[in-house]
Amino acid sequence: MDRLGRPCVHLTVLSVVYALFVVEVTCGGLGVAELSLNGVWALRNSNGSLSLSAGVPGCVHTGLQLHGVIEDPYYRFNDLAYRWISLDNWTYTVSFPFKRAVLVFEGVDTVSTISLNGVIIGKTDNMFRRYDFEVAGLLKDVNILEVWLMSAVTYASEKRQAHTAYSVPPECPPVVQKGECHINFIRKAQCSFSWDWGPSFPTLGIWKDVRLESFDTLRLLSFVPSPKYDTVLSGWTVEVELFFDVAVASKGIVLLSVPQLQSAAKFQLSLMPGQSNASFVLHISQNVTVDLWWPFGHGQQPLIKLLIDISIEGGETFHIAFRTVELVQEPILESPGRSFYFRINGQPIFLKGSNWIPAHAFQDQVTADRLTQLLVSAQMAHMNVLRVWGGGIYEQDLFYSLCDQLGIMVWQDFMFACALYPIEQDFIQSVREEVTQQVRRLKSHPSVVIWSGNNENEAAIADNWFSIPHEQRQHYVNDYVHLYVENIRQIVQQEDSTRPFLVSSPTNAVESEKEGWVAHNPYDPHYGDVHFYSYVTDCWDWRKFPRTRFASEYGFQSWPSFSTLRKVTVPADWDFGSNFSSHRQHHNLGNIQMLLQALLHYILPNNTDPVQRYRDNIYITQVMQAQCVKTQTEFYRRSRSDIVEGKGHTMGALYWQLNDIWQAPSWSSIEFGGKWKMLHYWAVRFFSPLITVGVEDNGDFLLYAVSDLNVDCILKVKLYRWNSFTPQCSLESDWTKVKGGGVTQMFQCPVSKLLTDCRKCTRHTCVVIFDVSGQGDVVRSPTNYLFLSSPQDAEGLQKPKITQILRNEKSCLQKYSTLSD
Ligand code: BMA
Repeated sequence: MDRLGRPCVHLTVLSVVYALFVVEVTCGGLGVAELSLNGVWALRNSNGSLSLSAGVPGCVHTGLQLHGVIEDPYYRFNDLAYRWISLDNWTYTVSFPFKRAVLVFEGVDTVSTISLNGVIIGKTDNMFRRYDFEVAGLLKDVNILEVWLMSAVTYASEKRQAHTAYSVPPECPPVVQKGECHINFIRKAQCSFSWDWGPSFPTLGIWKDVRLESFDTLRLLSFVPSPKYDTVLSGWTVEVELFFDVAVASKGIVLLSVPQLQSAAKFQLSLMPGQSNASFVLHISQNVTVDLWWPFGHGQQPLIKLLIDISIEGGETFHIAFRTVELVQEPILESPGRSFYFRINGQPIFLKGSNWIPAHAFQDQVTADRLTQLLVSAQMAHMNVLRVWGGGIYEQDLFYSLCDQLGIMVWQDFMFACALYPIEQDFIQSVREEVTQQVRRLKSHPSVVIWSGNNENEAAIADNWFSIPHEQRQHYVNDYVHLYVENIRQIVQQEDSTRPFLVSSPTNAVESEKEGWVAHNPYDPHYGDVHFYSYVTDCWDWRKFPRTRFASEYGFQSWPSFSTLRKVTVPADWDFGSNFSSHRQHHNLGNIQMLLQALLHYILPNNTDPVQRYRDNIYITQVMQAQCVKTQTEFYRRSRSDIVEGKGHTMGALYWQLNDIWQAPSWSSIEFGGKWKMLHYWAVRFFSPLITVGVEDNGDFLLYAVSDLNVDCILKVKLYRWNSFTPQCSLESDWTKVKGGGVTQMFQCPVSKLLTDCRKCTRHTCVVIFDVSGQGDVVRSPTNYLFLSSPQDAEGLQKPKITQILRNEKSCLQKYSTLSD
């Protein structure tokens, strides 16, 4: 397949210096010949003391590891031991046979000077951009291509030193993160200089494809099809934008067709020399029914073939999908502020999901299997959304194709996080190009439902994270507005009219705009989305959570399992007090916070065998995390229809965070390597389409059914003594109508009465278990429970004798292995 997803014809395979395998291809009848320059390149450091071969796409760390120059960078303290790699400068070199054309770098990480046959052809400074360099006139029979990579750490520091007019904080990450400084001065994954869950590996490399494209008259840069509902015509259209690089003025015919929907149209194409684009609108026949794309749990995800035939270029087939998306912010009865929810195909949808971070510090090591396993795991937990968080990367194409197929909506941040940014002309120019390219690349995906300008940067100014003196505040607000509103928002709105744009997350959205884009309190629960973290308050007490319109981040840390940690540790590390345990913890006081939170309800591990105690500690952090996130998520789901003291109508719950970048304590529900933490198993339950939620309020036991579907059901409540599998009492409700998209109260009873009615039960001896089920048990909620006291006070608990059945994870992957085809 070539860059546009077209099947290519392999013409020749040549082997040249450094065993580079060059594959020359022509694609789909285009007048463009492609020479892939992926393969093995030569790599050396600045003083030449290291010289080896390295793969492209790839990065220096991976190259060094494959040659045995370094060990596993994730092992123990190697992130510190290998800091020298990122402080050095590196050169990639390759030679290839003659062709005339344009050299295309899909992604260089990050700061480089590129020369061909000794002549500098260009520079790069943004890992999120594609770079094209004209090289006609420089090509010889055999060509030497050299990419000189400057240390990203040095570059960022130099940029910072040169920025003398005023400071752009933060200067450095917190010491506990053991990271590098001034990441905001370089357009590179912001977490690559360390994060509160991730290591500092400021990679260098050629992280995406490289190729030579040669052409005589023109080459196609990209196709961007986007289906849109035309409210005036009450029908669907598909707009197709074509972007060309034109050498000679050309004319032709473009044929667009969607055979399944009996729709086709022909257009004249006329192109002038230079960068040229053309756009055409195909009207979908109104005589056929268009099957809509729905988020997972709400319907199917039909992907429909669109054929594009360009007489002077060739043909192409795309998969498109039809759906509408609106972000609704309207007044709510009895509540000040505005709603904040997504309407897909006209239907309000509660967003259930999590936040996505890069799956590896070395992106070349993210395989299709790894991505598939993570995304399938998200869907298995009934998630219908993932937020691609702004401190990482714009994900690879496969990520979005999988989301399209799985019905997982994507909240796409632009890559800015937890910082202020410079707004010099060259920086803005680079960002403008980045945003334009990324919007064009991702716009066709039905899964992408929203663009969002940054992570927490409105909040950073509003709450004065960086202690900016009051009189300078406006200056930073102006820079903020310039970057996110006057540039990024302006480009996105011009490029994409099919989905909403939000300037930040969290934000008060329309209210933030009214207040000059930086709201007084961007965490206001009456508006927009909210990020909420509290580690010290008791997470079992739902009253402590803000009743927000939309919870886009919340969470608790836990440690990954022993089997995952074991791969990067030695026995001396297996202790919560070890150097390793504090080294891997990048969140200040994180280890203490986890244990203190656990201590509120559980007896902390006290086994005399230190290794067993270590393993038990890991376990208790996962139990704590699962219980905390469950309580909070259930609170958000049951707040869907409520307005309490003017707050409520919560329409989204995305906990922080789905996945991990390495083996370390974090907020994730899936460990590095793909193993589910306890939380993920619990997410399968608390995100189920039909759930029951039990709470205690003012001495009453209250039970709710929260449902995505309309069902008639019966509630069953049982009280068990901790030491018995036979229920002490059982209650059953009458048939009750549970409204889809709503919350239904099923039961209310004073806890004291519940207990006295059930002989021999006290808060300490019994636990309440409940579920709801429909006719013939076709629909059934997962069984849920409410602890009436902390497990540490439970009376009668015995050591369980549990038999475990291991599920074969492979079979799950195999089932979905065709997804990426
Ligand atoms: C959020 C995120 C991340 C961070 C997480 C946990 O605010 O946006 O910056 O990793 O909190 O602290």
